[in-house]
Amino acid sequence: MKALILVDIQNDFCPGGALAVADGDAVVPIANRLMDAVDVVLATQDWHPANHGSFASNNPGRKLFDLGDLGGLPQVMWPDHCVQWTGGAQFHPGLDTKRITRVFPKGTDATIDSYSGFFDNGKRKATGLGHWLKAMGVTEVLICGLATDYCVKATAIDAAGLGFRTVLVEDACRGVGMKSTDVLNALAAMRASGVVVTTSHTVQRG
Ligand code: VGL
Ligand code: ZN
Repeated sequence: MKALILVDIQNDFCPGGALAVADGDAVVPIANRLMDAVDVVLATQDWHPANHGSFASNNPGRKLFDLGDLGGLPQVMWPDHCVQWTGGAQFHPGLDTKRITRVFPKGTDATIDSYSGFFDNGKRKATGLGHWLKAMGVTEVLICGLATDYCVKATAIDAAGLGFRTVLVEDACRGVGMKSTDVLNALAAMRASGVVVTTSHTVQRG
């Protein structure tokens, strides 16, 4: 059983959004095509309350994109993004959402951030995605979405750590790239954790 995990393909991470990733919307048509290559499609959705501790606006004295801390963990101070029930938190309108079987929200606890679709950043709580995949008999996951250097990276590394054969579809991902090396370093970290990095052209149709 093969699953596709769509990571955070949301308006706020696309051009015009609050935390726009350059060319973020370019992943949408590729993600739609990848749906044909798998048995089941899942999505993660960054889904923050307005008082989320990762927002610079909720950390007086901190500047945007500074490295601060949140509950004892290092925390980038993000612009307000993916606030629950706002348009920015919705999936990109071009994404073929009717083919998504289940959505796993993350980042809902104001006191901790959650980059991975499997666990929060302190690995304190699971989202249920890992158990769901195992219960469904999934052995291989394809991963794509936004952003390569944050949520895609964390999701792929956790998937590999949970024992899934994990394939990152590189051309179906885009990164924040605060530093020019961030995306390349993220790909290297994923590979070092056992993730296979490939392009959509090499993914076989199901
Ligand atoms: C993400 C920063 C903050 C992501 C989410 O989806 O990669 N990045 N929240
Ligand atoms: Zn977020």
